[in-house]
Amino acid sequence: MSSGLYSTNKKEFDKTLDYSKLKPYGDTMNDGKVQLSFTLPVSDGDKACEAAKLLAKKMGLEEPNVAYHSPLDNDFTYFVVYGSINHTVDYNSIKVQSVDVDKMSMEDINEYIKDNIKRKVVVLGASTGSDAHTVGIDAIMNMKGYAGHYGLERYEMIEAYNLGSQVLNEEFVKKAIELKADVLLVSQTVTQKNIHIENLTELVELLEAEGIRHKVVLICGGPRITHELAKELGYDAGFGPGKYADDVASYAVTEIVNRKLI
Ligand code: B12
Repeated sequence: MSSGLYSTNKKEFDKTLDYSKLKPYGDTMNDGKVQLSFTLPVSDGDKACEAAKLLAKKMGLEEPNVAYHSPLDNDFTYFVVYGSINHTVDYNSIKVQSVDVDKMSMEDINEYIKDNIKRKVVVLGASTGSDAHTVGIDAIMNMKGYAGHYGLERYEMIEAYNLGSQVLNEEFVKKAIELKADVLLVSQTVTQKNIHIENLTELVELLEAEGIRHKVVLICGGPRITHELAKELGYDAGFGPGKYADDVASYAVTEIVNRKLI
């Protein structure tokens, strides 16, 4: 609540706010109100609602209420349950690893490349391994972009190649060598049985075996990718939901210059 109606300091707004014991906010500070949604494999009805409430209680919700329930078909029901929790976290002690870069606009990125790199930057992207999801990598790379952010294909100073989905790591590395790619973008959506970890690790190993890992900016992304996980797996950066082409491009071009990869 840093803008809008209550743009005043939150502590002035409510003196009971304690960052060392942070709780969800619903109607009043520290009421612990949360909303939870899930599906049960049973028919809709009173018994199903009671089951949803009991499960919510077991998950730690106090006085849970089924705020919404709807049959998905004869045998499955979707629930939204509302209640409060007593758990707190110490917000002051939380440390996260995040990509540390000044975000630029598409125009500024093009200017930055002209001034500092003095040639087009080659970016190669794909959804790799057995992963068939393309919407994430398309959001970053396609001309039209996503959520009001143009994709890399629109950038005057970027030569973008999107190989699509189910691209084998071997094929991806081969193409990276052929195109002399500066930046490699890997998308991973499916995380069942940690398949993304296996696949992302294999790519790093292949790049190292080809002796080109240090010559490229290696970035992965997807709904369950964090910067911390990416670093752990040997990537330069990781981007998740809410990140777009301008975030990635700002990071990649700055990294090329900082690491003198020109
Ligand atoms: C559309 C969809 C499909 C479509 C994909 C069509 C296509 N051409 O992509 C189809 C129907 C083919 C499909 C298939 C499957 N799917 Co599917 N699918 C989805 C769905 C509904 C939406 C995904 C999506 O497009 N999101 C929108 C994009 C824009 O979001 P995003 O990927 O997060 O991308 C953003 C960021 O993460 C980031 N980003 C993403 N990639 C990259 C890369 C880089 C380099 C960077 C910088 C950033 C970045 O930028 C984007 C913009 O902010 C999700 C559920 C959901 N609602 O999310 C399930 C979901 C992803 N699918 C799932 C599954 C399990 C499958 C199947 C395995 C199902 C099956 N049993 O066959 C198959 C996959 C088979 C395979 N071999 O991969 C699961 C994954 C569970 C998991 N964690 O592993 C989900 C979550 C559904 C679920 N709840 O179970 N799917």
